[in-house]
Amino acid sequence: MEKTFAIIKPDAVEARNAGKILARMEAEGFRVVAMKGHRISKAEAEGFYAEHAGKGFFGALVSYMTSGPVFVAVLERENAVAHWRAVMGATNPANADEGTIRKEFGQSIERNAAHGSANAADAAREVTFFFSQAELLSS
Ligand code: IDP
Ligand code: MG
Repeated sequence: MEKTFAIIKPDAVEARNAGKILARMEAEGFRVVAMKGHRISKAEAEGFYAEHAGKGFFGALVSYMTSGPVFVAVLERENAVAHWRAVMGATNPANADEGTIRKEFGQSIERNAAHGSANAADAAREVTFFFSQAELLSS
């Protein structure tokens, strides 16, 4: 079993699609190990997306990710990291395959409905970025 980290992003919560995305997580065989609503701060967004600091879209990305509440989640299943990336689809919804979350719910390359860790090391870092040890131990 493997864990990954997911975010239902502000655009999806605003558009009332959070429940549909949670249902899709469960339909794909993920156990939702932990999930909570959260309003991401500017410092959190800058730290979480540090790999993109200096890129042209970084400021807009931080503004977007702090623009409204999100749901952060820890998902578990076999091959969790790769499977959740496949279910989400390509970063740009215009390039995402039919049936993916970003194709169905994404509005633009920025406002693309969901986040998923890129690899196992990122997943471990991202889980502990948003969840305390106590929140993870209790699940
Ligand atoms: P990912 O979310 O598919 O892993 P990344 O390249 O890690 O994609 O980018 C992180 C997030 O930054 C994307 O999900 C999207 O919200 C935003 N983003 C990525 N590329 C662009 C861009 O070219 N313009 C605007 N926003 C972007
Ligand atoms: Mg990424």
